[in-house]
Amino acid sequence: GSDDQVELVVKPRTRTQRPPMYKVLMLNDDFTPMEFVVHVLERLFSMTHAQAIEIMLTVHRKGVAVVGVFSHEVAETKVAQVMELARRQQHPLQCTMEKE
Ligand code: NFA
Repeated sequence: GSDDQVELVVKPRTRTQRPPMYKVLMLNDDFTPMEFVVHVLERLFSMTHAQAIEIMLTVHRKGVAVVGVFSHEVAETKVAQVMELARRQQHPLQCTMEKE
């Protein structure tokens, strides 16, 4: 106002809804060829060859790695696509998802 009072305005704030995201995990095994894993990572997770090799080696050494984070629907599709490619080539490669 004109008498130099400072007005404080409190804005009501509601929490922003964020959709839950899901990590897609790839698991190591002793039989799936390294080059097949690299191929899967390039084709289904749009990684460069260098990125795919790096992630494949992380899975190989540590047993598991996150290969991407997606909405529930996209994560389910990625897991199904990995499992289908592996099944078709008779590799035991396993892929799962978990909530972030
Ligand atoms: N451990 C597999 C091998 O030595 C390679 C592999 C990497 C498999 C990542 C699955 C996932 N041939």
